[in-house]
Amino acid sequence: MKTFYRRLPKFEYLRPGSMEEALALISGKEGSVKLLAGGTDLIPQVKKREVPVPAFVLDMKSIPGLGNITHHHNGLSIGALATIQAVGADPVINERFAPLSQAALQMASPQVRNRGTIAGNICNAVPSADSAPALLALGAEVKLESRRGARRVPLDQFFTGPRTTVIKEDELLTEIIVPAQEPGSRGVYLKLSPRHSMDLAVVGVAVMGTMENGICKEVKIALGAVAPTPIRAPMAEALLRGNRPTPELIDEAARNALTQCNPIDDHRASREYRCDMVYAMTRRALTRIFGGTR
Ligand SMILES: Cc1cc2nc3c(=O)[nH]c(=O)nc-3n(C[C@@H](O)[C@@H](O)[C@H](O)COP(=O)(O)OP(=O)(O)OC[C@H]3O[C@@H](n4cnc5c(N)ncnc54)[C@H](O)[C@@H]3O)c2cc1C
Repeated sequence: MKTFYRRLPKFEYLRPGSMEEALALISGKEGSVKLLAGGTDLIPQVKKREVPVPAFVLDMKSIPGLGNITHHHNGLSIGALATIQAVGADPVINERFAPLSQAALQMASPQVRNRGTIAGNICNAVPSADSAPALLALGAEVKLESRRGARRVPLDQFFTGPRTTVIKEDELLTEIIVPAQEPGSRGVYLKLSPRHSMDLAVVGVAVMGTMENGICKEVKIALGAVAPTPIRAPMAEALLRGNRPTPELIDEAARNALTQCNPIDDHRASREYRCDMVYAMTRRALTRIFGGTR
């Protein structure tokens, strides 16, 4: 019989007033402190004892400036506390970084989107996290800070397994950095889930691509919920890059993307169904971006 623990266990609540204070508070407490952003993953996990009960919970919401979304000529910067809703509703993100906006607005419910953050979504690192394929297709990086200094990690090197990342215990993700996209580039995020909302992705596919004179100049394909981590499909991308994206080539690339996947069989979908859907959805996304031109 499964036992559900509903009470929040006791822990010490830390509420730093600045980034310096936050970094000082988590330094030296390795293994005993958990960072709290929106809490939409963390609080249920702690209540259900899916994660060890932390001795300390550090609430980042008291750190000023972390909720900013900044547009600049080099691209976009999303602060660690920017909510899913704020990112989804941002008109510039919608216009220039469409897969991210589409992913955000397909997540959860308005209540969860107003509370949860994009940074928390990728730090939680479940393979089905909707923002992950979108950010991978956009070539995003994350900034990790600790008392030892700051480092930038490309998102395709960030995830190490289901619910694990390269973040060290004294580090905090402070910023998601999305580079400016090529002029004329187009992008899409497609999510397959049995229910329209409040449901995790069975398969998620994000594509960002640019055409020049009928030739695919650049493309990034990213997949969610079909491997232990969100992944890119580099061989499928290489098939398209420098070539005319005919329906036949798009079909070949979609079949190739399938070879990158290693999905699980679970109550939400079988492995075979997920594989079929990777092919169908990658083909659909590529066709939408490139139009299947001859
Ligand atoms: C009802 C419901 C429906 C949902 N539906 C979807 C869905 O459709 N698609 C989807 O992708 N997700 C869905 N989610 C999960 C989604 O809400 C979360 O993944 C959310 O984005 C996490 O952000 P948060 O700010 O709440 O993170 P928190 O819960 O505060 O933190 C999550 C984890 O990340 C760590 N963390 C957070 N921020 C940082 C940081 N800056 N640096 C280092 N570590 C950090 C925390 O310590 C914790 O381990 C759903 C959740 C609920 C409750």
